[in-house]
Amino acid sequence: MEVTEKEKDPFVTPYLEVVLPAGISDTVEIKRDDPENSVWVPEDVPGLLGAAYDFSAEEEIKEAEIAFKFDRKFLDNENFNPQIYYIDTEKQEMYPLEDQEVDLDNCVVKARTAHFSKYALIDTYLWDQAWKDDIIAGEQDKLNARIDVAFVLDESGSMASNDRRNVRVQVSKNFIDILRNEEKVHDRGAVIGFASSARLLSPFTNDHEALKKALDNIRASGGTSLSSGISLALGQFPLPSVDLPDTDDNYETSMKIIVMLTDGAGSYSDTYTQNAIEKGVKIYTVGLGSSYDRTLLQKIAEQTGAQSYHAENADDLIGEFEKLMRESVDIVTDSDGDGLSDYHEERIRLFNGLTIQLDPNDPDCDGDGLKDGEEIVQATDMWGRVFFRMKSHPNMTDSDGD
Ligand SMILES: [Ca+2]
Ligand SMILES: [Ca+2]
Ligand SMILES: [Ca+2]
Repeated sequence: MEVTEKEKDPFVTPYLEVVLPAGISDTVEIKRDDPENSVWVPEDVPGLLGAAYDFSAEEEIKEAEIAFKFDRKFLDNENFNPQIYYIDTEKQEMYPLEDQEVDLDNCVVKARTAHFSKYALIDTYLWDQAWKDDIIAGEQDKLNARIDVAFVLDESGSMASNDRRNVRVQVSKNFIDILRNEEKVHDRGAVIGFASSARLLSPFTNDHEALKKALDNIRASGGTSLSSGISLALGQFPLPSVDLPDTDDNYETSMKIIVMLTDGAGSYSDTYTQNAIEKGVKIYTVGLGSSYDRTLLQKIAEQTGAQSYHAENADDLIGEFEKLMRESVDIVTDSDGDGLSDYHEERIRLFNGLTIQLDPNDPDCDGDGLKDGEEIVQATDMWGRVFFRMKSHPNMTDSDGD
């Protein structure tokens, strides 16, 4: 059966192939969800071809085969890959049905389903583009925590040619510039240089100018022992339960990170990764050039819950450090105190693939009395990807039109 005249869409035509048990077919309704007015499946949903449709019947079905016929013009789209997506607006989930039959010659996609719902035909190629950037999960209890960051910079001889102008020192100073010395938060830094062995150039301090001076002592000579650098850095982070000085109330809740930068493959033992995990220290790794062990650096970062970055040359360090700062500091900074980090306010990807941007300096973007973080909740889909569920729209005072 097909849709009635008034439910027709210019680009897709949904219809029902089979309904079991027979007899229910007569009660089936297929209603168009006008993309111009739809709350959940508006026209800018990535890859949406035509409108979404609500399938319903008076009785529950056991099995049906639904189909979408689509306009031939879509075949011109590059990498065109049409699939029928199931849309659950209550749970805020949207994913392709299994085992679809795609007939490009006749412009038809068919799939079986065990229950009726809302469905849309989506160009999976475009849909996947909208999901390709990983959004890093935020930790609610770390919001506005103090940051304790140890810079572990490579001082091996090869740095003399790989980083002639000491860009690694400059980008570390840029990082220190965003550390806070405010009434409530005093972020701290430490500086460690390492080659064949490691040197503590500054222990943890919130004297940010002193940290920058310590960075000026970074040099370039000798081999590369990643172990020595990481080990000395980890030693600066006490185990909270064992040897925490009672003067430091904020240590347990602080965001503990190591930023390790190297251009070479050196000795490393996994026990340091384990040690970092035990202490709750995330090790962000930055590899420079082509001689370092990329797999190892990615593994250290991943296992400690951090990220890894690659700089082709010293100039690239500037951009990679920008990213690193956003993906570490901005995730724990909630400038407007609305429960969403600065990082996430700019990348609120919804279940329907749309991304909305909020103002990290406005706690209630639509002025409806609900904070942004009360309207938006972080979630993870079945593939482990981070997205956000909306309780209500943070950019519209009346999102359900009542
Ligand atoms: Ca915020
Ligand atoms: Ca906000
Ligand atoms: Ca609001």
